[in-house]
Amino acid sequence: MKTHKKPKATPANDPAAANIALPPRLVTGWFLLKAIGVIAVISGLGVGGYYVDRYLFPVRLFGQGNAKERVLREPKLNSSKPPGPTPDGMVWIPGGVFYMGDEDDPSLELRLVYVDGFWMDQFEVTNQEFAKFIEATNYKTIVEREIDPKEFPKAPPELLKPWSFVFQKPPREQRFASLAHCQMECSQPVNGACWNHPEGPKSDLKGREKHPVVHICYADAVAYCAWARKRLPTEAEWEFAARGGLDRKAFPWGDEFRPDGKWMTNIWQGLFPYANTKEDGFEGTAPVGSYPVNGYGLHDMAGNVWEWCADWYQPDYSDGLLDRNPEGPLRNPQGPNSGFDPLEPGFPKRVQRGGSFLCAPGACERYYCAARGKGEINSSGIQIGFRCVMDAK
Ligand SMILES: [Ca+2]
Ligand SMILES: [Ca+2]
Repeated sequence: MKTHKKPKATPANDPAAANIALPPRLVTGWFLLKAIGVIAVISGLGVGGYYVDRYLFPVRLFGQGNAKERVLREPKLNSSKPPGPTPDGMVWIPGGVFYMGDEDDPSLELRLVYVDGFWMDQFEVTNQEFAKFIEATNYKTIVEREIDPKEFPKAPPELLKPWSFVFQKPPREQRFASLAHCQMECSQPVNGACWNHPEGPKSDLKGREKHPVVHICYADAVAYCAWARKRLPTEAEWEFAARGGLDRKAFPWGDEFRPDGKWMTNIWQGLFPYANTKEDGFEGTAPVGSYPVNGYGLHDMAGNVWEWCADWYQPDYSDGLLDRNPEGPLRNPQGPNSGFDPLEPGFPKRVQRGGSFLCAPGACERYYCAARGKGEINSSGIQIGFRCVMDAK
Protein backbone atom coordinates (compact mmCIF):
# COMPACT_ATOMS: atom_id res chain seq x y z
CA MET A 1 0.00 0.00 0.00
CA LYS A 2 1.17 3.43 -0.88
CA THR A 3 1.87 5.70 2.11
CA HIS A 4 2.32 9.45 2.22
CA LYS A 5 5.35 10.27 4.29
CA LYS A 6 6.99 13.59 4.77
CA PRO A 7 10.02 13.52 2.59
CA LYS A 8 13.18 13.32 4.56
CA ALA A 9 15.11 16.55 4.65
CA THR A 10 18.14 16.48 2.52
CA PRO A 11 20.71 19.13 1.88
CA ALA A 12 18.99 19.67 -1.41
CA ASN A 13 15.59 20.74 0.05
CA ASP A 14 16.52 22.19 3.53
CA PRO A 15 19.47 24.50 4.06
CA ALA A 16 19.34 23.81 7.84
CA ALA A 17 19.66 20.06 7.29
CA ALA A 18 22.75 20.74 5.31
CA ASN A 19 23.89 23.14 8.05
CA ILE A 20 24.41 25.75 5.38
CA ALA A 21 24.89 29.27 6.78
CA LEU A 22 22.96 32.10 5.04
CA PRO A 23 25.07 34.98 3.86
CA PRO A 24 25.41 37.71 6.65
CA ARG A 25 23.64 40.37 4.53
CA LEU A 26 20.52 38.19 4.31
CA VAL A 27 20.48 37.57 8.14
CA THR A 28 20.70 41.33 8.91
CA GLY A 29 17.98 42.15 6.38
CA TRP A 30 15.60 39.55 7.81
CA PHE A 31 16.16 40.85 11.35
CA LEU A 32 15.57 44.46 10.30
CA LEU A 33 12.37 43.47 8.52
CA LYS A 34 11.04 41.77 11.70
CA ALA A 35 12.07 44.74 13.88
CA ILE A 36 10.30 47.22 11.57
CA GLY A 37 7.17 45.04 11.65
CA VAL A 38 7.12 44.94 15.46
CA ILE A 39 7.65 48.72 15.69
CA ALA A 40 4.87 49.34 13.15
CA VAL A 41 2.38 47.17 15.11
CA ILE A 42 3.24 48.87 18.42
CA SER A 43 3.00 52.37 16.88
CA GLY A 44 -0.29 51.48 15.22
CA LEU A 45 -1.77 50.37 18.53
CA GLY A 46 -0.51 53.52 20.26
CA VAL A 47 -1.80 55.97 17.66
CA GLY A 48 -5.10 54.08 17.33
CA GLY A 49 -5.58 54.05 21.11
CA TYR A 50 -4.83 57.75 21.33
CA TYR A 51 -7.51 58.64 18.75
CA VAL A 52 -10.05 56.25 20.24
CA ASP A 53 -9.44 57.79 23.64
CA ARG A 54 -9.51 61.39 22.46
CA TYR A 55 -12.27 61.42 19.88
CA LEU A 56 -14.45 58.31 20.11
CA PHE A 57 -14.77 57.89 23.89
CA PRO A 58 -13.29 61.14 25.10
CA VAL A 59 -14.31 60.93 28.72
CA ARG A 60 -14.48 57.21 29.40
CA LEU A 61 -11.05 55.91 28.39
CA PHE A 62 -8.21 57.37 30.33
CA GLY A 63 -5.39 54.93 29.52
CA GLN A 64 -3.70 57.00 26.84
CA GLY A 65 -3.60 60.36 28.64
CA ASN A 66 -1.03 61.64 31.06
CA ALA A 67 -1.86 62.15 34.73
CA LYS A 68 -2.94 65.79 34.25
CA GLU A 69 -5.35 64.87 31.44
CA ARG A 70 -6.87 62.10 33.52
CA VAL A 71 -7.68 64.56 36.28
CA LEU A 72 -9.27 67.00 33.86
CA ARG A 73 -11.23 64.44 31.90
CA GLU A 74 -13.32 62.92 34.64
CA PRO A 75 -15.48 64.44 37.40
CA LYS A 76 -13.36 65.39 40.37
CA LEU A 77 -14.25 67.63 43.28
CA ASN A 78 -11.67 70.00 44.72
CA SER A 79 -10.64 69.67 48.34
CA SER A 80 -13.62 70.43 50.56
CA LYS A 81 -11.51 72.48 52.99
CA PRO A 82 -12.85 76.07 53.15
CA PRO A 83 -10.23 78.74 52.47
CA GLY A 84 -11.13 80.77 55.58
CA PRO A 85 -13.81 81.51 58.18
CA THR A 86 -17.35 80.88 56.91
CA PRO A 87 -19.33 84.10 56.25
CA ASP A 88 -22.68 84.27 58.09
CA GLY A 89 -25.42 82.22 56.45
CA MET A 90 -23.14 80.82 53.76
CA VAL A 91 -21.58 77.42 53.04
CA TRP A 92 -18.40 76.50 51.18
CA ILE A 93 -18.88 74.99 47.72
CA PRO A 94 -15.55 73.36 46.86
CA GLY A 95 -15.71 73.53 43.07
CA GLY A 96 -14.06 71.02 40.76
CA VAL A 97 -14.82 69.16 37.54
CA PHE A 98 -18.41 67.96 37.22
CA TYR A 99 -20.89 66.76 34.63
CA MET A 100 -23.31 69.59 33.83
CA GLY A 101 -26.54 68.70 32.01
CA ASP A 102 -28.65 65.60 31.66
CA GLU A 103 -27.78 62.62 29.47
CA ASP A 104 -31.49 61.87 28.89
CA ASP A 105 -32.31 65.36 27.62
CA PRO A 106 -30.82 66.37 24.24
CA SER A 107 -31.39 70.06 25.03
CA LEU A 108 -29.19 69.71 28.12
CA GLU A 109 -26.29 67.88 26.49
CA LEU A 110 -23.94 66.47 29.09
CA ARG A 111 -20.58 68.23 29.34
CA LEU A 112 -17.67 68.38 31.74
CA VAL A 113 -17.27 71.77 33.40
CA TYR A 114 -14.86 73.10 35.98
CA VAL A 115 -15.77 75.78 38.54
CA ASP A 116 -13.58 77.32 41.23
CA GLY A 117 -14.73 77.02 44.84
CA PHE A 118 -17.00 79.76 46.25
CA TRP A 119 -19.27 80.63 49.16
CA MET A 120 -23.02 80.34 48.65
CA ASP A 121 -26.03 81.47 50.68
CA GLN A 122 -27.44 78.46 52.49
CA PHE A 123 -30.98 79.74 51.86
CA GLU A 124 -32.83 81.74 49.26
CA VAL A 125 -32.75 85.46 50.26
CA THR A 126 -35.64 86.01 52.69
CA ASN A 127 -38.18 88.83 53.07
CA GLN A 128 -36.48 89.81 56.33
CA GLU A 129 -33.08 90.11 54.66
CA PHE A 130 -34.47 91.99 51.66
CA ALA A 131 -36.28 94.42 53.99
CA LYS A 132 -32.92 95.32 55.58
CA PHE A 133 -31.55 96.11 52.12
CA ILE A 134 -34.55 98.33 51.29
CA GLU A 135 -34.26 100.11 54.63
CA ALA A 136 -30.56 100.76 54.16
CA THR A 137 -30.72 101.90 50.55
CA ASN A 138 -34.32 103.09 49.81
CA TYR A 139 -34.07 100.93 46.70
CA LYS A 140 -37.24 100.67 44.62
CA THR A 141 -37.63 97.33 42.89
CA ILE A 142 -38.28 97.21 39.16
CA VAL A 143 -41.93 96.10 39.47
CA GLU A 144 -42.66 99.03 41.85
CA ARG A 145 -41.61 101.61 39.23
CA GLU A 146 -43.92 103.52 36.88
CA ILE A 147 -43.53 102.49 33.27
CA ASP A 148 -42.64 105.15 30.68
CA PRO A 149 -45.52 105.28 28.12
CA LYS A 150 -43.02 106.36 25.45
CA GLU A 151 -41.35 102.97 25.78
CA PHE A 152 -44.64 101.08 25.43
CA PRO A 153 -46.99 103.38 23.44
CA LYS A 154 -49.51 100.60 22.77
CA ALA A 155 -49.73 99.33 26.35
CA PRO A 156 -53.12 99.64 28.12
CA PRO A 157 -53.07 102.23 30.96
CA GLU A 158 -53.24 99.62 33.75
CA LEU A 159 -49.99 98.07 32.48
CA LEU A 160 -48.24 101.43 32.73
CA LYS A 161 -48.88 101.43 36.48
CA PRO A 162 -46.54 99.20 38.51
CA TRP A 163 -47.53 95.53 38.37
CA SER A 164 -46.11 92.03 38.60
CA PHE A 165 -47.29 88.53 37.77
CA VAL A 166 -49.33 86.60 40.33
CA PHE A 167 -50.39 82.99 39.76
CA GLN A 168 -54.13 82.44 39.96
CA LYS A 169 -55.76 79.03 39.84
CA PRO A 170 -58.03 78.95 36.78
CA PRO A 171 -61.61 77.63 36.79
CA ARG A 172 -61.86 73.88 36.23
CA GLU A 173 -63.40 74.33 32.79
CA GLN A 174 -60.48 76.36 31.45
CA ARG A 175 -58.27 74.31 29.14
CA PHE A 176 -54.67 74.96 28.10
CA ALA A 177 -52.81 74.26 24.88
CA SER A 178 -49.77 73.07 26.80
CA LEU A 179 -49.41 72.16 30.46
CA ALA A 180 -45.74 73.11 30.24
CA HIS A 181 -46.69 76.74 29.64
CA CYS A 182 -49.78 77.04 31.74
CA GLN A 183 -47.81 78.27 34.76
CA MET A 184 -47.14 81.38 32.66
CA GLU A 185 -50.65 81.50 31.21
CA CYS A 186 -52.16 81.37 34.70
CA SER A 187 -49.92 84.19 35.91
CA GLN A 188 -51.84 87.46 35.64
CA PRO A 189 -50.49 91.01 35.93
CA VAL A 190 -51.61 92.44 39.27
CA ASN A 191 -51.19 96.19 39.92
CA GLY A 192 -49.31 96.82 43.14
CA ALA A 193 -47.99 93.27 43.51
CA CYS A 194 -44.36 93.48 44.66
CA TRP A 195 -41.90 92.04 47.17
CA ASN A 196 -43.76 93.28 50.30
CA HIS A 197 -47.23 92.85 48.82
CA PRO A 198 -46.82 89.46 47.14
CA GLU A 199 -50.48 88.89 46.16
CA GLY A 200 -51.28 92.58 45.59
CA PRO A 201 -51.73 95.82 47.61
CA LYS A 202 -53.93 94.22 50.28
CA SER A 203 -51.45 91.46 51.11
CA ASP A 204 -48.42 91.79 53.38
CA LEU A 205 -45.51 89.80 54.78
CA LYS A 206 -46.87 89.20 58.29
CA GLY A 207 -45.68 85.72 59.34
CA ARG A 208 -43.66 85.39 56.14
CA GLU A 209 -40.43 87.03 57.33
CA LYS A 210 -38.47 83.81 56.77
CA HIS A 211 -40.08 83.07 53.40
CA PRO A 212 -38.02 83.76 50.27
CA VAL A 213 -38.46 87.23 48.79
CA VAL A 214 -40.34 87.16 45.47
CA HIS A 215 -41.25 89.55 42.61
CA ILE A 216 -37.52 90.10 42.12
CA CYS A 217 -36.22 91.21 38.71
CA TYR A 218 -32.66 90.59 37.60
CA ALA A 219 -31.48 94.14 38.39
CA ASP A 220 -33.02 93.92 41.88
CA ALA A 221 -31.06 90.75 42.62
CA VAL A 222 -27.86 92.36 41.33
CA ALA A 223 -28.47 95.49 43.46
CA TYR A 224 -29.03 93.39 46.60
CA CYS A 225 -25.87 91.38 45.90
CA ALA A 226 -23.81 94.57 45.50
CA TRP A 227 -25.15 95.90 48.82
CA ALA A 228 -24.38 92.59 50.54
CA ARG A 229 -20.90 92.50 48.88
CA LYS A 230 -21.85 89.33 47.10
CA ARG A 231 -22.82 88.43 43.53
CA LEU A 232 -25.20 86.17 41.62
CA PRO A 233 -23.96 82.65 40.83
CA THR A 234 -23.19 81.70 37.25
CA GLU A 235 -25.41 78.98 35.86
CA ALA A 236 -22.52 76.48 36.11
CA GLU A 237 -21.83 77.43 39.74
CA TRP A 238 -25.51 77.10 40.57
CA GLU A 239 -25.74 73.61 39.07
CA PHE A 240 -22.47 72.51 40.68
CA ALA A 241 -23.81 73.65 44.06
CA ALA A 242 -27.26 72.09 43.54
CA ARG A 243 -25.70 68.68 42.91
CA GLY A 244 -24.24 68.71 46.43
CA GLY A 245 -21.23 66.60 45.44
CA LEU A 246 -23.27 63.88 43.70
CA ASP A 247 -22.44 62.87 40.13
CA ARG A 248 -25.21 62.93 37.49
CA LYS A 249 -28.17 62.52 39.89
CA ALA A 250 -31.58 63.95 39.07
CA PHE A 251 -32.17 65.86 42.30
CA PRO A 252 -29.93 67.60 44.84
CA TRP A 253 -30.40 64.60 47.15
CA GLY A 254 -30.13 61.72 44.61
CA ASP A 255 -32.24 59.93 42.00
CA GLU A 256 -35.22 58.99 44.13
CA PHE A 257 -37.78 61.79 44.22
CA ARG A 258 -39.25 60.90 47.62
CA PRO A 259 -36.77 58.77 49.58
CA ASP A 260 -38.72 56.82 52.24
CA GLY A 261 -41.83 58.74 51.19
CA LYS A 262 -40.36 62.03 52.46
CA TRP A 263 -40.99 65.36 50.72
CA MET A 264 -37.62 66.92 49.93
CA THR A 265 -38.83 70.09 48.24
CA ASN A 266 -41.71 72.54 47.97
CA ILE A 267 -43.48 71.98 44.63
CA TRP A 268 -47.09 71.47 43.52
CA GLN A 269 -49.18 68.38 44.27
CA GLY A 270 -52.61 67.73 42.83
CA LEU A 271 -54.21 68.43 39.47
CA PHE A 272 -52.17 71.31 38.05
CA PRO A 273 -53.16 74.13 37.67
CA TYR A 274 -56.62 73.67 39.18
CA ALA A 275 -56.03 72.17 42.65
CA ASN A 276 -53.07 72.02 45.02
CA THR A 277 -53.31 69.35 47.72
CA LYS A 278 -50.30 70.76 49.63
CA GLU A 279 -48.96 67.30 50.56
CA ASP A 280 -45.53 68.86 51.08
CA GLY A 281 -47.07 71.26 53.60
CA PHE A 282 -47.29 74.46 51.53
CA GLU A 283 -49.41 75.88 48.74
CA GLY A 284 -47.27 78.99 48.24
CA THR A 285 -43.70 79.65 49.37
CA ALA A 286 -42.37 77.77 52.39
CA PRO A 287 -40.09 79.29 55.05
CA VAL A 288 -36.54 78.75 53.80
CA GLY A 289 -34.93 75.60 55.16
CA SER A 290 -38.21 73.70 55.61
CA TYR A 291 -36.76 70.70 53.73
CA PRO A 292 -33.46 68.79 54.16
CA VAL A 293 -30.08 70.14 53.06
CA ASN A 294 -28.09 68.73 50.15
CA GLY A 295 -24.51 67.47 50.44
CA TYR A 296 -23.13 71.03 50.69
CA GLY A 297 -25.61 72.19 53.34
CA LEU A 298 -27.85 74.10 50.88
CA HIS A 299 -31.63 74.24 51.25
CA ASP A 300 -34.29 74.60 48.53
CA MET A 301 -32.01 74.19 45.50
CA ALA A 302 -35.03 72.37 44.08
CA GLY A 303 -38.37 74.15 44.33
CA ASN A 304 -39.71 76.88 46.65
CA VAL A 305 -38.70 79.82 44.37
CA TRP A 306 -36.84 80.13 41.09
CA GLU A 307 -33.38 81.65 41.51
CA TRP A 308 -31.77 84.17 39.15
CA CYS A 309 -28.36 83.31 37.76
CA ALA A 310 -25.87 85.77 36.26
CA ASP A 311 -25.81 84.22 32.76
CA TRP A 312 -27.71 85.51 29.75
CA TYR A 313 -30.16 82.90 28.48
CA GLN A 314 -29.76 81.28 25.09
CA PRO A 315 -31.33 77.94 24.23
CA ASP A 316 -28.15 76.39 22.77
CA TYR A 317 -26.57 74.49 25.58
CA SER A 318 -24.03 72.50 23.58
CA ASP A 319 -21.01 74.83 23.36
CA GLY A 320 -17.91 73.64 25.07
CA LEU A 321 -18.43 69.89 24.87
CA LEU A 322 -15.23 68.11 25.65
CA ASP A 323 -14.83 66.58 22.18
CA ARG A 324 -14.77 70.08 20.74
CA ASN A 325 -12.52 71.22 23.52
CA PRO A 326 -9.73 68.63 23.75
CA GLU A 327 -7.74 70.70 26.22
CA GLY A 328 -10.23 69.70 28.95
CA PRO A 329 -13.49 70.92 30.47
CA LEU A 330 -14.76 74.48 30.22
CA ARG A 331 -13.37 76.49 33.11
CA ASN A 332 -15.69 78.84 35.00
CA PRO A 333 -18.07 79.42 32.04
CA GLN A 334 -19.86 82.77 32.19
CA GLY A 335 -22.55 82.06 29.58
CA PRO A 336 -23.17 83.83 26.26
CA ASN A 337 -22.55 87.55 25.67
CA SER A 338 -26.22 88.39 25.11
CA GLY A 339 -29.64 86.92 25.75
CA PHE A 340 -31.81 85.44 23.03
CA ASP A 341 -35.00 83.41 23.29
CA PRO A 342 -36.37 82.38 19.87
CA LEU A 343 -39.85 82.16 21.43
CA GLU A 344 -39.70 85.88 22.36
CA PRO A 345 -36.92 87.40 20.24
CA GLY A 346 -37.32 91.02 21.41
CA PHE A 347 -37.01 90.20 25.10
CA PRO A 348 -33.51 89.43 26.39
CA LYS A 349 -33.60 86.94 29.24
CA ARG A 350 -31.33 85.67 31.98
CA VAL A 351 -31.17 82.15 33.34
CA GLN A 352 -33.23 81.06 36.33
CA ARG A 353 -32.73 77.74 38.09
CA GLY A 354 -34.34 75.27 40.46
CA GLY A 355 -38.08 75.52 39.80
CA SER A 356 -40.65 76.76 42.28
CA PHE A 357 -43.69 75.92 44.40
CA LEU A 358 -45.64 76.13 41.14
CA CYS A 359 -43.73 73.31 39.43
CA ALA A 360 -45.86 70.20 39.10
CA PRO A 361 -45.01 66.66 38.00
CA GLY A 362 -46.28 66.17 34.45
CA ALA A 363 -46.42 69.94 33.79
CA CYS A 364 -43.53 72.22 34.73
CA GLU A 365 -41.10 69.58 36.00
CA ARG A 366 -38.12 71.85 36.40
CA TYR A 367 -36.98 70.96 39.87
CA TYR A 368 -34.16 68.76 38.50
CA CYS A 369 -30.54 69.80 39.04
CA ALA A 370 -29.97 70.20 35.29
CA ALA A 371 -33.29 71.85 34.36
CA ARG A 372 -33.15 75.43 33.08
CA GLY A 373 -35.54 78.34 33.41
CA LYS A 374 -35.40 81.81 31.90
CA GLY A 375 -36.76 85.21 32.77
CA GLU A 376 -37.19 88.49 30.91
CA ILE A 377 -34.89 90.79 32.85
CA ASN A 378 -37.51 93.43 33.70
CA SER A 379 -40.37 91.20 34.72
CA SER A 380 -40.93 88.94 37.66
CA GLY A 381 -43.59 87.07 39.55
CA ILE A 382 -44.69 85.52 42.79
CA GLN A 383 -42.44 82.49 42.23
CA ILE A 384 -39.15 84.27 41.46
CA GLY A 385 -36.40 85.02 43.96
CA PHE A 386 -32.63 84.48 44.22
CA ARG A 387 -29.65 83.69 46.41
CA CYS A 388 -26.10 85.05 46.36
CA VAL A 389 -22.56 83.72 46.22
CA MET A 390 -19.22 85.19 47.22
CA ASP A 391 -15.74 84.59 45.81
CA ALA A 392 -13.12 83.00 48.01
CA LYS A 393 -10.77 85.75 49.19
CA1 LIG B 1 -46.08 72.83 47.83
CA1 LIG C 1 -35.12 77.43 45.04
